Amino acid sequence: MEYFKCPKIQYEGPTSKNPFSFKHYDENALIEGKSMKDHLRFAAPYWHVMRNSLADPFGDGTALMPWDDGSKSIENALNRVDVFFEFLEKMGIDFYCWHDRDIAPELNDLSASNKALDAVVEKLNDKQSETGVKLLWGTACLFSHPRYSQGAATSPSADVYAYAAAQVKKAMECTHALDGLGYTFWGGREGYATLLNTNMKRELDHLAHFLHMAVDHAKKIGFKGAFYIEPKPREPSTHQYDSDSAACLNFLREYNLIDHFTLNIETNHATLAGHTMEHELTVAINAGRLGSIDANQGDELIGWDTDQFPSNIYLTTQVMMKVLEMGGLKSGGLNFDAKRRRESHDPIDLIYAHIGGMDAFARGLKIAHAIREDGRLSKFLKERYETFDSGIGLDVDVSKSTFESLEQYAIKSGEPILASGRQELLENLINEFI
Ligand code: XLS
Ligand code: NI
Ligand code: NI
Repeated sequence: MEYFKCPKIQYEGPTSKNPFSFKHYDENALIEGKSMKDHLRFAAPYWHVMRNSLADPFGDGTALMPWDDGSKSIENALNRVDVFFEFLEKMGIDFYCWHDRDIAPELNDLSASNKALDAVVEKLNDKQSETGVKLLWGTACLFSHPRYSQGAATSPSADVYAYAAAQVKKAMECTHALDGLGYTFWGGREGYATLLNTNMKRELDHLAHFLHMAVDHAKKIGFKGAFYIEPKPREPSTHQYDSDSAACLNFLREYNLIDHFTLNIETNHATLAGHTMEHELTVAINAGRLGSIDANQGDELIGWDTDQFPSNIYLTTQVMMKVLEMGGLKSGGLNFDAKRRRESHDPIDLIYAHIGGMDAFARGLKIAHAIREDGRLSKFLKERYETFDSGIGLDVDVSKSTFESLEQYAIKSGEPILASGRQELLENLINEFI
């Protein structure tokens, strides 16, 4: 059965008017010695592609899913796998991500849920070998079920904490069974609504121990994939502990976890945190801790996680400048953690949405490369700090200066002459390329 009524999407170039073609994503085209495909490492999320009904707080789902019988049966879960792989194949997307509860139903008890997972993982394994598709990362859904309403690894209940640990243990084992390249922790309910009922220190200690147990378990089972933390400041919790890159890095350092985790940065979470994506990526890269990217975008008129498909070329350019600057993503990729608008209910809208996201990133990559090759921007940035390349500035850079030596220098040199920051000129420069 064919559910996506379109051919395999191919590159036809910028002048094509065919809506079922890439205008910019030419997977084998080489940029800085590497194919576009290898730069971009696109991934599709099982939860949005297969499971998102497009419900919102005011109404039920609208998405048409003719393949889904709406039941919690394993058969239904197995059917979805075929549909998902039809989608990946048509899109030419080589990686995917899942939550345990996206791929298999949560049944009456943990053992039954685990058995259901095993059945689906077996099928996913077959599909992966058949197609060469790889699992970018797996994760456990520790936020939907009512038991997690007060947190999972930060729940005030030890019983819930144990349940969450059991769920993560199994999800890690499934990820490992599928040769997953990574495993993500997004703390949806790991936070609080009021400090009146919350012992923050105790909850954070529990969370840290939870992550240490995950690191230990990975060793035990031989899982060598990357561990990612995905920051988000709020929603569903009022205050989430992993609020942004800086907060996550601080937590990881405080609890001696920093060597075991990198960050998975999502654009819409950055904007919810009051930052730009560029800021969040830069903070992570400065610490050598950018692992992967959830490639979506938000709506600046709406204050929640709208998880839209990335269409903003400035944004994709900034992201790809950062990725090129760090020498490329290693185990991570660009995961479209994005959903269609509620109005876009047809299965084929999934295809249009991903074509748009892939082309926006391909353009971002080409533009970022052109800006780097041009060299004016990096030259300006280098020259702006030139006074630190010699003399008193160099003393600062190599930590040789003291307050006394700087005081002597300042008295002798008189009032500093400052060069312009030239923001507008630099914005004009970027626009030359967009
Ligand atoms: C939700 C998060 C979630 C994670 C995976 O806002 O983005 O989808 O990526 O749990
Ligand atoms: Ni995400
Ligand atoms: Ni999100």
